Amino acid sequence: MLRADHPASAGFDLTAYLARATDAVNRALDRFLPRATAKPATLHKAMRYSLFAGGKRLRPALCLAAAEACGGGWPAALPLACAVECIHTYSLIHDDLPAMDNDDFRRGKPTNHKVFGEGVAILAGDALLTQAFEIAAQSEAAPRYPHRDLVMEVAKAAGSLQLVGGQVADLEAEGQSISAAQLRYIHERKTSALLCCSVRLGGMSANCPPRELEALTDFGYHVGLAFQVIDDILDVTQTSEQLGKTAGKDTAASKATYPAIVGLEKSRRIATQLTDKAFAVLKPFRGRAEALQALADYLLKRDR
Ligand code: GRG
Repeated sequence: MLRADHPASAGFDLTAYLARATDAVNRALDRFLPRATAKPATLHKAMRYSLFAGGKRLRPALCLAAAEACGGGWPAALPLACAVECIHTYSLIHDDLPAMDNDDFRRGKPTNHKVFGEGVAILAGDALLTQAFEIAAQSEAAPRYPHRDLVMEVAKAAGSLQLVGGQVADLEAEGQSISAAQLRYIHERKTSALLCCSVRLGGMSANCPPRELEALTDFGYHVGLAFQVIDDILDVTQTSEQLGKTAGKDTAASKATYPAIVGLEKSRRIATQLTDKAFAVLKPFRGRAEALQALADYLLKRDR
């Protein structure tokens, strides 16, 4: 069982929380997505294959936990949590393609293009990206945040200045020697932007005041960076079986990573410092941020 051991969330049963969040998100995604039998069935099967392949659902859980921290509930946050998971899954499908990371194994299963072929995998990713906007448009707008703001939030995090831009910078950095500042630029866009968007959307669904949205932005940014540093560490310390995806890929592809640039020990220290910064901004939320706090603690200590 995952029990948070950070003082502010000590004893919080994160295993139960994640199980409840995963169940709620899976049921909502199942409702939002076209049936696997809807024409063209291959496409809908491919979308569902990756979406229900056993991802950790961390971004949706962060979205739901952020809504709670701002005094909101899960029902208003759920569509936005689902939208973020669709974007995340699309990005993984495309990242695994031969033209990018060329990976055979993701979420413990053969990658989408290995099962459905490259053409369908590209289109399943495209359709999941579009699905995210369709779902976001079906969410309940809060008084302070009309649909325009919610859709903009998703579009900005997924677009050329954030997720896609980060992926391009990552591709271009392969085999190059880059500085820690350049690496941070990639991590901010490739990873942190979507985590940050997840918590911001949770807060917006709860109609949070601007100062709470600012705190969530700060939290998401730091947790997002810590998440990627840990991801880089796990790539060199864990096996493919433990990760459910191919381990050691970063080294094999001569990717710039924190362990490659500053070493493992310093990378661990950096991840801890980033998480501490994330914890600090949660103080004004007090007890309502217990789940967010426990999630940040878990993201730092995770082993897969
Ligand atoms: C193709 C536009 C485009 C972007 C790809 C997702 C991505 C950007 C690259 C994949 C490689 C990578 C290191 C991404 C950073 C984000 C990350 C660590 C994703 C894995 O997230 P988890 O661990 O995965 O939450 P699950 O499968 O549990 O959802």
